[in-house]
Parts: sequence; C-alpha cells; structure tokens
Amino acid sequence: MKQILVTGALGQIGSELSTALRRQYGNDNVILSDIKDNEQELVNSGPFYRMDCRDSRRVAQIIKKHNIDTVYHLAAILSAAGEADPGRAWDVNINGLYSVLEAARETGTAVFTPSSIGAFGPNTPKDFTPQDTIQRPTSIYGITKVTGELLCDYYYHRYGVDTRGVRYPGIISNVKEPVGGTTDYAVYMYYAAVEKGRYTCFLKGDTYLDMIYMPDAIKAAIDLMEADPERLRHRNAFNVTAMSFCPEDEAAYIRRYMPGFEINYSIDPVRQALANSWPNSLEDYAARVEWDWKPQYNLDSMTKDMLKVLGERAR
Ligand code: NAD
Ligand code: AKB
Repeated sequence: MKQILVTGALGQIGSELSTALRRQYGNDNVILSDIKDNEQELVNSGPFYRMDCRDSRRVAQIIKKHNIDTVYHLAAILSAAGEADPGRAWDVNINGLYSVLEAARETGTAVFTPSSIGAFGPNTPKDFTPQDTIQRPTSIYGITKVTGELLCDYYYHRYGVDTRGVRYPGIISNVKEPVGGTTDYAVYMYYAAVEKGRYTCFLKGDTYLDMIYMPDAIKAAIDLMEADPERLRHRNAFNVTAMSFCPEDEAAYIRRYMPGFEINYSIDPVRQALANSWPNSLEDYAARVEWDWKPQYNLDSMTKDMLKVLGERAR
C-alpha cells in the first residue's frame, strides 16, 4: 500500500484530493499537512501535521516517520495573490518546492507538483497551445511555475527523483471555494447563481480560458502518479484540459437550468491582465498518449452537477 504525504492539504484541490486519496489508499496511509489547521473534518479524519513546506528538515522528518513514498505537493500562492505579494509567492512556490524536492532526494520519495496555464505568457500560441512551446509568463506566479517545472525536471535527470506533474487549467469545484486565483470567477458564478440568481464578474465576458471540473483534476493527479514511468516522456508539465469557455458561455449554460440568471461585469484590471496573458485553449495530446488522460466532464455536464450539488446544499 502507498504511503502518501499531501502538502497544502486544506486548499481548494487538497480538500478534495486528500479525501479521494484516503478513500483509495486508506486514512492512515495518507498523511495531510498545511500551514494552517482550520478544517476540522479533514484534520480529524486521519494523521495531520501543521507544517510549513519551506522547512525541509521537518518535511524529511515526517516523510521518514511515516515511510512516505509519494508526496502530493499542493502548497502554493496562486496568481492574483502572487501579484499582491510577489516576494511571498516566490518564497512559498520556489523555496517550498525546493525544500520538498530536497527531502524527496534524501528519502527517495516520488513528488507530484501541479503547474498551471499560468506558466504560459502573452507570446505563447493562444489557441490549442502545444505541449512544448514558448513560455515567457509575465506574472510572478507564472515565473514560479516555469521555474518549478524546470526544477522538477532537474531533480529527475540529476538525482533520479520520480517527479511528475500537470499544467492544470482553472479548476471548478464545490467543496472549498478558491481564493487568490484568476479563474476563481468560474466557481463563484455557480455559487452566486444558486444563492442570488445573479453574478458580478471580474473578468470581461469574452475572456476565454481552459477549465476542468474537480473530479477530472483529481483523477489526473492520481492517474499520473500511478502511470507506468516507462511511458512518460514529459513527466512534469503535462498540458491537461477539459473545456475552454468565457464568462458569457458559462452564464448561457447556467441559464439552461436557471433561465432568470443575470450576469454583469466589474473588471479587475490585475486579474484581467493575468487572464489576457494566458492561453485561450490548450492541446493535451501528450497526456492522452503517455498516460491515457481523458476528462469526463464538459461545460454542460459540469454545470448540471455544480447547480445540483450547490442547490441541494442550499435547501
Ligand atoms: P489553494 O491556495 O487553495 O491551497 C494552497 C494551500 O497551501 C492552502 O491551504 C495554504 O494554507 C497552503 N499553504 C500556503 N503556504 C504554505 C506553506 N508555506 N506551507 C504549507 N502550506 C502552505 O491552492 P489550490 O488551488 O489548492 O492549488 C494547489 C496547487 O495547484 C498549486 O500549486 C496551484 O498553483 C496549482 N493549480 C491550481 C489551480 C486551481 O484552479 N485551483 C490551477 C492550476 C494550478
Ligand atoms: C489561478 O487562477 O491562479 C489558478 C491557476 C489557473 O493557476 N486557478
């Protein structure tokens, strides 16, 4: 049985990936950690450590104590939060990753690290962005993500650490609301639709970005870490996507189920600039060929599920 450590376990992805990992591998075999400990249900559902991922000695100590063989390293600062405090974004995203990789090198542990569509920049091809292409991001978040992709490649080639990762698009979910990202609007729109029947969007209505529903994002992480290493050529930065849409598209799909739904706009220039610098849509052929990536949800099935889950919760 695998022994897993999750960093950043109480964030948007961690809250659901941790539960999925515990279901698959057993509660006691999945050790959770975060710099905070404010989600009692998750914290009390199995082993949990309050841990700063930048503390390499503590990361190594916990890895050794629990005979960890795989780390899902999710602790990070996202794009808009990064622009608000670039020094913190660099510190957590780079020094945190370095610390986890050093601990993995010492202990022989495999490491999953998500990159992002934020790793691309304004001169990257915008449509069907290829797996291997120009990466000149203009945000501190993107700079840390490209550096992270390269650092993970380095640890694999130089030290043989089994590093793997995907470039996630915006993730839509209904367990933990996202904070500090640019694609967060797509999640907030569903919550607002159910709670108020209207939403004020901080991105322009025709801003196209890649998105994925959380069940597919979780499956991608677990499937990649279970994949046959012989088949992996890219390892650390697989493009994955499930759909590309803009706020107007999402609103139109919500109206299929809630005809009275209204959207208006109050543009946040920082997040609009971030979104403008990212691709409209990714091509994810390498992930499909190298580890059989195939998403289950499109905009219609995701919208139906989001409104159902949030609607039932609101009753
Ligand atoms: P999140 O902000 O929701 O969660 C990050 C977690 O890390 C938080 O619980 C936070 O408390 C914790 N954390 C922050 N600093 C820490 C530190 N020094 N030590 C330990 N923990 C710390 O982020 P998320 O959305 O769950 O993203 C997880 C990963 O996936 C990140 O690398 C992010 O860049 C990547 N990603 C996310 C998305 C998305 O849409 N959510 C898209 C692309 C990539
Ligand atoms: C963000 O918007 O910062 C994240 C991402 C796409 O990396 N959701």
